[in-house]
Amino acid sequence: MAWTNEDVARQFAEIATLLKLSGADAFRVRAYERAAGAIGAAAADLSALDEAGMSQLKGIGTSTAKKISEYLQTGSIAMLDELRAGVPAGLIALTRIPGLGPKTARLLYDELGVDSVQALRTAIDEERLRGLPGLGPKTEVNLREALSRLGDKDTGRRPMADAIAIAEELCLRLARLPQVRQVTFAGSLRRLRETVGDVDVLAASDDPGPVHAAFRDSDLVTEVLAAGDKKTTVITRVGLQADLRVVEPDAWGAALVYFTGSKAHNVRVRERAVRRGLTLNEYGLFDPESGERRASRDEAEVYAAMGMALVPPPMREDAGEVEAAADGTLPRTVELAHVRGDLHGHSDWSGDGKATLEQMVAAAAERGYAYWAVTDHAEDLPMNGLSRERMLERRGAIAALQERYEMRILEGAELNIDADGGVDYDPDFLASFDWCVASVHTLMNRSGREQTARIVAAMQHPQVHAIGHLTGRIIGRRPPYDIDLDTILEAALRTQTALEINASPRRLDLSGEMVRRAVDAGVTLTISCDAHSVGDLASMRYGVATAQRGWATADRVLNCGDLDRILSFTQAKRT
Ligand code: DGT
Ligand code: CA
Ligand code: CA
Ligand code: ZN
Repeated sequence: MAWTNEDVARQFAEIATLLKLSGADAFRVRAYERAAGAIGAAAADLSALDEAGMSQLKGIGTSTAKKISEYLQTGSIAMLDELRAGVPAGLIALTRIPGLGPKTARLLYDELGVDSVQALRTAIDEERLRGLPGLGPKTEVNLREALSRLGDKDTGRRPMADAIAIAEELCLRLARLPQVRQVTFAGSLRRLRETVGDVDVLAASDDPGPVHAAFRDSDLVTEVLAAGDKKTTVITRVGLQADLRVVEPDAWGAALVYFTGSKAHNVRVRERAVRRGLTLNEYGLFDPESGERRASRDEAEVYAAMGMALVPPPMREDAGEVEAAADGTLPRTVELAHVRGDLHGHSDWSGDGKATLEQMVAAAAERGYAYWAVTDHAEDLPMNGLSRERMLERRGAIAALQERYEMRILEGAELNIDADGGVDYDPDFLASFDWCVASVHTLMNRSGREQTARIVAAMQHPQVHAIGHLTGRIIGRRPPYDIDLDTILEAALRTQTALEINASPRRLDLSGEMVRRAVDAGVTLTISCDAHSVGDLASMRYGVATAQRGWATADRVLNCGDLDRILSFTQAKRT
């Protein structure tokens, strides 16, 4: 599905990067960059098209179509393989540093032997960049900044969003093997942590040999680091490490608990087993005296045999969940099935939306939603904002579309919070919208005090129903801006404004930790995809997982309610 397009686009982006690194002329590089962009933007599923069909798509010519079909049929592109063989791995590693272009990467690699993020840090600290031909003091400052933004803690960790597609594809390939009874990814990725160190794949089989072999030999793998009969470790072609463990089917549940972690959760659960005179490991829950296996087949059985409720993976961080699961106070957290609609989404009425309003509405209705809010950007956003006139035009389009859909299309806008907390349009016009999200899109480097003040000011407005992506972070790329969460929570409660859990896997904003504080404070939440394409609507599950990390129950999430609940929420704010 979405995997194919995204994966194919990544191949072309990699070709462009490698061409650049090997000094190809700019025209050629641009052609591949453009192809990658066109593939990423294509609404059609490439794997359902033949070569002729592909070359009908905007921005995709016959030679691109040929390479796409080569990739879909063989799992590789010969040209890309040749390029990969010709460019040193260390050089590729450098291009993952935000803001570091291929020309500079080449220079650093050739002249200083810099071949990793760490090596670059050291080179800068030792002032070895100074005096390199063509590299001014400004570049050094910029690189230093980029590195500090990357942070120390999380070097080597990758955004969850970079790992999920390859993890799913690895599992899918294994699931097709006749020897495999069950397969899933475990570890931090199953817990939906926002960054992951590696991908942990777990499979159940009576015949592990062929499963390990298929994993090693997969075209998704570029390097095998360790090949044992219990565990295989590889580097995947997105540069991320992946472990495969194969267990006997009877031990599936115990192994899944063990390898899902977190380590801290496991330690706490094992303590509990010991207190009950039992031992727990990846093979099962045992009575050490008789050696009898009490539970192991599935996770629910393992937890139940210790007198515990099943803990949803995102909650397994030793944050009180083990005690709560044991004493019967673990809340039943929100699930994907509870979600009745989505309150933040875009169409191509604003320039950054990739699908038409009708395509978005059809896809939202397809998900079984009772309502979907189209919140195109309001007029103050440079480039993409809609003037009052355009919004009125859109109103007509919504009304016409509404006649054909049972799902309620909420006429919405994403407002821009200005420096003082003001928002777009005049109050009368604003009052005509069904639903408004307000977000910070500018002046992100203000102090925490100023940032907090402008958001609190925006919340006072009767037509600001929710604050979108509260901290503005892009995981792995842009840190959250400073805010005082307690002040914001207090204001949200007082002004009856909801806080959004932005479900985009690159944002997850609120974070799980912030959700937990919002839940404790009694604030109303929304979980919304901020979809800019049809495919983005599937991100809802990441928002739900983030809500689970924050222990949110369905009754705290506005869009787990029906349309009436939304309308009375906006009504209450007006009066
Ligand atoms: P990551 O990869 O750093 O994002 O985090 P995890 O949680 O995926 O950690 P990882 O990949 O080292 O191990 C996967 C799971 O296996 C981990 O969540 C719990 C389990 N595990 C691994 N090593 C140990 C250990 O020494 N003790 C315990 N109790 N569990 C372990
Ligand atoms: Ca892991
Ligand atoms: Ca691992
Ligand atoms: Zn948005």
